[in-house]
Amino acid sequence: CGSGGSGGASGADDGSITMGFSQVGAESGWRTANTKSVQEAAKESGITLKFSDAQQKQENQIKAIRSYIQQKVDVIAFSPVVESGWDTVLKEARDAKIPVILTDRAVDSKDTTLYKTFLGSDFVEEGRKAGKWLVESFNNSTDPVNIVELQGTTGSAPANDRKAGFAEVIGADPKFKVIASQTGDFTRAKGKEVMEAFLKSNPDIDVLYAHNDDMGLGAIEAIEGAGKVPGKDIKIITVDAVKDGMQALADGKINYIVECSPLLGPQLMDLAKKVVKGETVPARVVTEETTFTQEQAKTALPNRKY
Ligand code: GYE
Repeated sequence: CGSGGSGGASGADDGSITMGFSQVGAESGWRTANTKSVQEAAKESGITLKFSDAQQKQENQIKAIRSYIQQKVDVIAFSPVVESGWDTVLKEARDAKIPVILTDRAVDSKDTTLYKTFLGSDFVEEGRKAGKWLVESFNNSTDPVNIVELQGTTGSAPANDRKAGFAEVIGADPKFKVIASQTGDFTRAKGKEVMEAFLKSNPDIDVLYAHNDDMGLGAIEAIEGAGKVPGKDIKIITVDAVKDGMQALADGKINYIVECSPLLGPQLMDLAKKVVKGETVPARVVTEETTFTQEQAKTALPNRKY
């Protein structure tokens, strides 16, 4: 650091940048890959990273952000665990003239001057992709299709949006019925537990839609435990496309995965350099993503990085 440098919002005298990053937690394979991507990209771009894990608790994220403000970091980035309740702390950052970048998940603040940009996926579109596959797969039958849904963390952008996009598409045909929908908090353990309860109270489940691979993988254990065959007796759609999910897809236990890329690190560091310099950046940067069938998973698996 330069002698007597002021640090703060404009960066240290020597041009070095310190980023405070508040991560959601370590709840899923996606999250682990995302953390690795952010840490590696910071290193590669010469940005000093202060990293904290909020263990899926908003209060921990607010504490971390306040401590980054006190430490006068040059830029704050965070992946908000839930959408609501950020205005106060974001105003504190703005008052301290520290730019904020949202990564991965959105906030519902009306005041969009509270952050510089939002880098991440279009979760509504992911939900629609899941719904479209389902509609196409069942297009030659008029029989009712009983669906159970494992939602992500309650109040989080991906849970809200993946539910909405899916409901929008399947809502066009009344044969699709969501007979149970509950949160599995994006974790394998909770996915298993909730699926066990679903299986007990619903003898006739045709489809599971899980908002991420990990909950789907937990649910597979529950389905097998109940003596049913995942991917056959119960069709399974998930979101993320992390390695374990892709393996289960290639093995025929999952039927379709909508990709959500966790590799946000390099783009985040580019955006951080720009906002610290005071350059304007797009208000929204959407990640590019695809979808995978079982056959496509077999081809893609050997080169999958996470
Ligand atoms: O899909 C899930 C993770 O916010 C996109 O969070 C992310 C989601 C991801 O726990 O696996």
